[in-house]
Amino acid sequence: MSVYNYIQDTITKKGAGFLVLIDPDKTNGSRLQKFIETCDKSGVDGFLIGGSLMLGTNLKDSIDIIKQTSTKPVVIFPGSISQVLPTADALLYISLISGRNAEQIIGKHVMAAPIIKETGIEPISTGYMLIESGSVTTAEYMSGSKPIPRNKPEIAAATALAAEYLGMKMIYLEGGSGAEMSVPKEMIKLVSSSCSVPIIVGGGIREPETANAKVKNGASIIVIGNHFEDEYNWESVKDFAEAIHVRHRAFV
Ligand code: 1GP
Repeated sequence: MSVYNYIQDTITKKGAGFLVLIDPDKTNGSRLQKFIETCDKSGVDGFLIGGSLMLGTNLKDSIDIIKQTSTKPVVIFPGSISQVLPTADALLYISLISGRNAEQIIGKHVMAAPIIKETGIEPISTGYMLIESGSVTTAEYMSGSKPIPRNKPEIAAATALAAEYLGMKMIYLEGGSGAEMSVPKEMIKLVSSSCSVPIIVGGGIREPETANAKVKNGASIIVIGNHFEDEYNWESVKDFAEAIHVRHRAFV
């Protein structure tokens, strides 16, 4: 089964999917292995790995550790072409459609396409939208593109619909890693009611209740990264899984 089909299947069966984002600069080696073991037994559906600013060289080793520890898919969330590695199961082929920086919309993709073909890794075409979330995020700064104002859900919905009409297979509403404010529920609601492709929501989600509210308002996949960089929060992975998998168990 392709990773995209697995994601769709997970959404159908569990109500929504739960992906954990690994930043190999922050979590690697034996600590990463311990975290993946925790995720694996706590209901996480898969892993994203990568980021818009990676300073270290841990990506390949970190993918290997995840693959050796869990059978769940590992999906590259690339911040640059150098992060396209064949050992992962798939790659989010993200086009930064909220901005007007051509390099981030199509330029890098032209460079990456032959490498993706050569490696055989599964590309999942994703319309990536930065949403204003308080202060400037790394994703916003590094991509040189403005986010969509958080009080303009109609812009987000029109942008997402354009992406769907262009053939993109998922929409990612991104507050940015460690965002002060997560993507507002009004925006998730309007975007999800306007589109038929899965809606990923991430950035600044720190409570299971928040994740649950995003799903109830139309999010199909929740991504959590920053919150789990603190080992103290690992025991709440299962609470997030229960809050996100609304079809398995109602959240109370
Ligand atoms: C960032 O959406 C992801 O690209 C996850 O955000 O790290 O804030 O959980 P956090």
